[in-house]
Order: sequence, then structure tokens, then C-alpha cells
Amino acid sequence: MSETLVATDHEISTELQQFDEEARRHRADFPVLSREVHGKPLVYLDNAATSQKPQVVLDALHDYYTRYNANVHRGIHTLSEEATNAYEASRVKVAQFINVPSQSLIFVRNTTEGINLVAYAWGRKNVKAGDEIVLSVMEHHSNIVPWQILAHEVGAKLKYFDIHDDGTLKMEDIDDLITDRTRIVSIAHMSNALGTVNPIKEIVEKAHQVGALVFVDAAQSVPHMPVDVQALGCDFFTFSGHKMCGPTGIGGLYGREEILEAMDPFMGGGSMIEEVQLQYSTWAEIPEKFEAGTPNIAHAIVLGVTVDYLSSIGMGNIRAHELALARYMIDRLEEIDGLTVYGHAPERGGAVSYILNDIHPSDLSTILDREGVAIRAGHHCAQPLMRRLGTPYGATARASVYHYNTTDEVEIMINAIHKARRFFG
Ligand code: C6P
Repeated sequence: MSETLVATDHEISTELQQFDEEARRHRADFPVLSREVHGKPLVYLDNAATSQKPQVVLDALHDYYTRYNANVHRGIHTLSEEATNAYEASRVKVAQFINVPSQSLIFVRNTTEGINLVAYAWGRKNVKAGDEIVLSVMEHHSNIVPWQILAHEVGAKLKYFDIHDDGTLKMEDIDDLITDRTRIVSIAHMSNALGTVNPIKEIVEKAHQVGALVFVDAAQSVPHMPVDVQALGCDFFTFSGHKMCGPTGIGGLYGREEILEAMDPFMGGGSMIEEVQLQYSTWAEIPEKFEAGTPNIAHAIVLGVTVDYLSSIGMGNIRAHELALARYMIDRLEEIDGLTVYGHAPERGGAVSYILNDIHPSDLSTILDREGVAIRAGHHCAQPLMRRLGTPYGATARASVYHYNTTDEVEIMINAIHKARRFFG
């Protein structure tokens, strides 16, 4: 990545210039960011799909496997004790990062598993025929399909918040949507396609008034903004490590302690029991009750290293940088003839969806890739949202930033889009 800005007439604020300088320092921590794609420097703008990993995370993974690889909660030999201590120390760190008690934080594979665990273990016991589950049209499939499976099984009804043209939730419908029949409201904290940050506290307040629970899909918020789960007041909250500079296959699920204690397990097996008789078993305390089998030890330990890394930069700094860069990107995109940006919520994050004329987003993405620019094209696992927006092809192109992205990279994407325009005539 060149140290100088790609030529542009667009004014770059002093704030953004400072963020660029910091981003250049952060980039040095990410080995993959110095590679080339099709002979061009990689411009990685697909962070909402998954983020890149800093050297400190890669080193921690290597350290675990080379020094103290052992199963946890099982042996009393030194390696097992070291691995168990590191696994539990990581739980404490990750819990502190989102401000929850550590016994209420369950290690799961990802956001998808967190939602399925609750839809299955809590939902099958607590949601009955005629009950209602409230979602929104901007949800990722992970926060729709598990609730559909539950609703179809027990005979419950699904209701959806609609959105305004700017991509904000129609909060004026809240009294019609959340009623005495509502058992749970499950909502994204930040939309992966529109970038909208939703008013969780307001939703929690209303839901709790009618005795309903609130589940927050935080896949896109935890990596990109400071989060205080207790201040949000929600009952369940889940996120994925791979979107926050951490490894794949590990994430967290928070559940309010008394709710987790009353829940039956999701899966049965080793580690989650207190006692096994031939005809019945009793369960371990939380969180072990929900961690059946050998967990993803290495990646759970490294998730603790990941939150240390993010905290060393400061989540407030990451949020401010991304917001400034996303706003710059939207301004630059909207200068392009025939380009439409979807999502103009005042409270937003760093994912920006757009379409260019009648060019299929996949074709646009292919041309950008030839210029070294990685974006995502498609429905973003949000088909109901694409239908609601009425996007051509049911798809958009999406560029999503992290703290290591710069205005240079936005300019390279803009130039590549102009190239695509010329190519498609
Ligand atoms: N969104 C994207 O490109 P998993 O796959 O379980 O780590 O995360 C699922 C998920 C749930 N909710 C939201 C809001 C998400 O953004 C995602 C993942 C990626 O937008 C991959 S589809």
C-alpha cells in the first residue's frame, strides 16, 4: 500500500488523515495485507464477511499447539492444567470485553450456533402454539431460519419490524408488534447489509414490559464498536470471533444467568454432566452445561488474545475511524453516475451496500477483484431484506471496512468502479 493518497479532488478531513496514519501502523500487524492479488496490492474491503488476523493472534495459536496442547477440564497433568487455565482465563477476558459475568458466557462456534442453541434449548420449552416471535426484515438468515424452524414445530407466529427508506427500523410499529403474545424479540445490533445500528435499549424496554425476552445478534457490532451488554439490558447476546480479528470456529453466547440455569442442555455428551446413571443424567453448572464434548480449545484461548488486541487499540477508536471512513466512502460512491447506496441510517457502522446501473453485483465484484479489491456481492444472507429493498438481481455489492483500511483503499475501489462502468459501457 502506497504511503501517498491516490489522486482525488475530494477533501479529506484532518480527522480522517489521522485515522489513515494509524491504519497504516495497524496494517503492519496483518501479514496478509501486504500480499498482492492479480499483481495489485490487496485492498481488503470484505470485513463484514470475515476480518483478517494480526500476527499476535497467529502467534498465540502457534504457541498453544507447540507448548501446551491438551484437553481441558479432564486431566490433572501439567499440560491439561495449563490449557484449562488458559481456556477459563480467556472466558473471563471475553466476558469482561462485553461486560457480562463469565459464568454466563458460553463458548460456541459462531453467531449461528448461538442463535440455534437458544431457539432449540430455550425455544422448545418456552414457546407454545399461538405465541409470537418478533424479528426484523433486515435480519441475517441466521437470525430468521432457526426461529422459523421453531415456529413451524410448535405452531408459533413470526412477526417482522419493517424498515424506512433510510434503513432504520419502523419503531412506530413497536406497540403493534410486541404484545402480550410475544415470547422473544430477536434483532441484529448492526445490520450486515445496511450498516444500521438498531435501538436495542428501546426494544428491550418494550419487550420486558410485556414479559418477552430479547436476543441480540451482535455478529456485526462486537467487532466494530464498544459494547456493554448489561447496559443494553438484553437476555441473550451472541457474536463470532472470526469477524473481530480472531480465529474461525469460535464465538460467544451470553445468556442471563437465571435463564441459562432454567434451560435444558442443547447437546448431551462429555463435560456437560454432573453424573451419568444408566437411565438418567444430571447436568453440570453453567456454562459447562452448554459446552458438550471437547471444545475448540485453541481458538477459545486465542479469542482472549484477540480481545486484548482490540482493547489495546480501543473499541471507541475503531468505531470512530470506521464511521469516518464509511461516510467518506458513501460520499465518494454517490458522486458516481448511476450508483445507488442502500442504507443511510444516522446510527450506522462500516458496511456499505450499493448497486451500479444494471450491472450485476457479481460482475462488478469480479472486475474489482482484477484490481486487487475484495468486496462481497450477493444477497449477504439477507434475502428478505433484498426483496424489501427491491434491489435488481436480489443482490448488492458491499464494501465493509475495519480499522486497518484507509482512504487510499476507498479511492482504489472508486477507480475500479469507474473502470467497470467503462467496461460495461
Ligand atoms: N455475516 C456477511 O458477509 P456466522 O456465520 O455464524 O459467523 O455469522 C452469521 C451472521 C449472523 N448475523 C449477522 C448480522 C451476520 O452478519 C452474520 C454473518 C457474514 O455478512 C457472513 S454471511
